[in-house]
Amino acid sequence: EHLQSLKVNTQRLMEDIHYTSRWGTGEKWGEKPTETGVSRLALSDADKEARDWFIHATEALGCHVTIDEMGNIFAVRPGVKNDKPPTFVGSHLDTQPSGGRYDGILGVCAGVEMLKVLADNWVETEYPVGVVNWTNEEGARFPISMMSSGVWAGYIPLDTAHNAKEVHPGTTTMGAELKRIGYMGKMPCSHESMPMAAHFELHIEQGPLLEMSNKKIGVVTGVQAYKWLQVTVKGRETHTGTTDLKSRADALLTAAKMILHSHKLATANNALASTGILHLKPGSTNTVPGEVTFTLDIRAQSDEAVARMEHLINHDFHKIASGENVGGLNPGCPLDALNTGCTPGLPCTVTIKEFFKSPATNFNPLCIDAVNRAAHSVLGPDSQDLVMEMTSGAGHDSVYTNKRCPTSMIFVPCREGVSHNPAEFCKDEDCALGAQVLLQSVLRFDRM
Ligand code: HGY
Ligand code: MN
Ligand code: MN
Ligand code: MN
Repeated sequence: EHLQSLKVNTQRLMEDIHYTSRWGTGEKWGEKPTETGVSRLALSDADKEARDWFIHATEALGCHVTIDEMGNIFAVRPGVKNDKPPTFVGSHLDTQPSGGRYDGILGVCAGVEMLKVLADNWVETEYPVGVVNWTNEEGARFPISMMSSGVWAGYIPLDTAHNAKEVHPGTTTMGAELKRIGYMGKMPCSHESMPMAAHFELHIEQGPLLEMSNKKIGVVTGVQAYKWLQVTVKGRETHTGTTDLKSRADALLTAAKMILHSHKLATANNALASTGILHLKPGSTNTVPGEVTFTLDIRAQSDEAVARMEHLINHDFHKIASGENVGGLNPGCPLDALNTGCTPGLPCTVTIKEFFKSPATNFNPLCIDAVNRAAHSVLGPDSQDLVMEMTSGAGHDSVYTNKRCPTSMIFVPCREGVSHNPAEFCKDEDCALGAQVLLQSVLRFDRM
């Protein structure tokens, strides 16, 4: 029927993606995109530029735009009837410190393209539709992942979010930056102030499964659980020239043992463990580090598996710090000298604190069904081989919208599954195919 024939404009969509990606690369508009990283950290000047673009683009398409206390931007296009909340598509404009050109931005630009297709074809949706940009999904600059959708859903307190301190160089807070760039909106950040009928998110998979299985569309049924820990190891600063190994409380060596051990635990528990940030003190070539702080990002398909990992980490890290031999790792030994009788070091202390967690998520069957039907109708007769249901390894704002309204996601393949990296790449036709399925999912849901 008529709505099924609506088509996204690939070239226009890709122009928006390349146009917005240049904020955070220093490239000029019109220059051929290079493989330099995009650094559009939450609430940076580059993020502000992209935000301003998003507001101008959606207002020009007849949307009413509101900004809430977390800087979330909601663009709403009225429907014929407006006595129901809008069906939203959403994602995020912020990136990793050296991120790619599709993570987040694809979903936001696909939402703008959806509005353009509706406008081009004079389509009036039954109920309002909306596009939302969620602030600080990445948790890279202010280390709470999916922060502002978490506040909107009522799972992260507003002041915790506003007081979140910048990881580097740690001189400002989320609230101060929202004010600085003029995005501290008046509207309360809450699902009550901005209710949604549903939320659909188009995103690159950021993993290799779709590409490996030659599929074009992933119908996302859920998201794995994850937890972020901060580990602080305290030892004793001493002179590197006069202190023999057995008299050292070397905080860095002990931390290294812990990181190595966390990988062994992850392998044994079908989980993931990653350290992305490590600080040490005092940072001098000839002083044994006295203090180390590092992050642990623990992920697994179930909450129980993440809880088990956290239990083992707490238990084993204290043993490693106190100098016991854990998992074949003599404390104080150089990493490559396992069990070669090297001299053990003196005990260190360790403290472990949780600073973020996201339980495993199961998306809403109603939305999964809408995405499934849309994908098969867009891909036509041989769609059976091109569509697959899957869970997400990465967190997304949809994890929190799913707490307050029916939600699902659409994945498209990215080259070699690489993401959070300047080499992140998604083919134009795959971006467009995902945007097409997103458009059709919304239209289906609107008429459900
Ligand atoms: O960490 C995550 O998975 C998300 O990209 N913030
Ligand atoms: Mn993302
Ligand atoms: Mn990301
Ligand atoms: Mn994400």
